[in-house]
Amino acid sequence: MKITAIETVPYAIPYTKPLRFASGKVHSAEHVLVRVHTDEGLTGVADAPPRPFTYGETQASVIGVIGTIFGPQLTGMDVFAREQIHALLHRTVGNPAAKSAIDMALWDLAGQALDLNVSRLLGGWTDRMRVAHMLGFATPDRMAAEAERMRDMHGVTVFKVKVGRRPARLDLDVCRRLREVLGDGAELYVDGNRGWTASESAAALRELDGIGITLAEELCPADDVLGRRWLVRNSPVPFVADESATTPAEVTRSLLDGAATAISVKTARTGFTGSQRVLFQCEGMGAEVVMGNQIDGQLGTVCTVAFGAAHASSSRRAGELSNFLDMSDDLLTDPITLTDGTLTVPDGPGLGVAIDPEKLDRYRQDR
Ligand code: MUC
Ligand code: MG
Repeated sequence: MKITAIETVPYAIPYTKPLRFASGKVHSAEHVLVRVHTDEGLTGVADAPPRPFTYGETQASVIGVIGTIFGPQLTGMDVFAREQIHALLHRTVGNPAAKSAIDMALWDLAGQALDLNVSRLLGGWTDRMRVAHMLGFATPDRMAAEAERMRDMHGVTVFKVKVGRRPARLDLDVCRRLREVLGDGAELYVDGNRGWTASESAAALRELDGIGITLAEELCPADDVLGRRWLVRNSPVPFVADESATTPAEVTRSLLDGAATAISVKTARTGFTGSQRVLFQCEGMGAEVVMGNQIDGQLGTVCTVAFGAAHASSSRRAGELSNFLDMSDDLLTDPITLTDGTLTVPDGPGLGVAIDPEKLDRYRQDR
C-alpha cells in the first residue's frame, strides 16, 4: 500500500475557558488535521497540535513542512516501510508535531489494512486507562470547584495541578485547598512548566510534600543544569521531565544527568513509533512514565489512550486524558466519554475513529 498524498487541514475550535500555565495559555485549539491518502483507497488520520511556546511549531509551519518537505519525500513510499519513512523524516530537524501526526496516521492505516485496532497492534496490554485531569491556573476556589466537578461528573480522582507562579504561595494555597476539598483519596501531582528557580522549587516541594503529592514535573528549567540536578536529587517524589526531554536522546541525557527520574510520554510529539522508543528506553533504565497531554482534542486523546493502554508500563499511572472536555466542540463522529474515571480505547480497526465532515467544514480555516 503506497502513500499518494498527505493532506493538511488547519482548523480552530474555541475552548470554553482558556487553559493557563507557567509557559503560556491556550484559548482555542488551532490544530492541523493530517490525512495520509493511499493507492488502496484507505486514509489514515491524526492531529498535529502546534505548541510554539514549547517546540516553535505553528499551524503554518506544520502545513509548510508537510507540503514542501515530508509530502514530496514520502509520496510513493510503502506505508509499512516505517523505518525508511522515519529515516527520511529525520533528515529534517525539529517539527515534532508534524512528524508525529504523519507517524500516527500511518499506524492508523496499518491497523485498518490489517483489520486490527492500533492499541492491540502496539501491545494490547489493556483496553482502558485511568484518567488524570490537568488544572490550569485560577484561584484556589475555582480550581477546587473544577476538581470537584470532574470527580462528581466523571469519577476522576487524579489531578495534575499547574504551578510555577510567583509568589509560589498562589500555587501552594491551591494545592492545600485541593487536598482539603478532595480528601486523602485523591492523587495530586504538580507541573511547573519551568516557572520557578531550583531554590524556589525546593522550598515549594518541602510544603508540597506535607500535602502529599506523588510527582513533580519541570518545576525549574533543565538548562539550569546544576541547580536542576540538585533539586532532583533532593526531591521527595519522582521528578518528571516533559518539555526538556522530547526525543529518545534527550530522555537518555536527562536520566543519566540526573535532570529527571521519570518521563512524560506524549504521542503528540513522538507519535507511536518514537513513543515506543522512549517507553522501552525508560523501562530499560528503570524510570517511570506518565502519559502526558499536549492540550489535545479528542483525536489526540484517542492516540494517547491507544498508546498508553497498549503497554503495562504506560498504563500503570493515570494518563492525562481529559482536557478535550474544555473544548466547545470536536471533530469525531462518535465523541469519546469518560466513565468512572477511566477512558476506554475506541473499538475498531486502526484508531477506530472517523472525522465528521460537517464539523470539519465548520471549523476549517482554509476556505
Ligand atoms: C504539560 O504537561 O506541560 C502545557 C503545555 C503543553 O504543551 O502541554 C501542556 C501540559
Ligand atoms: Mg508538563
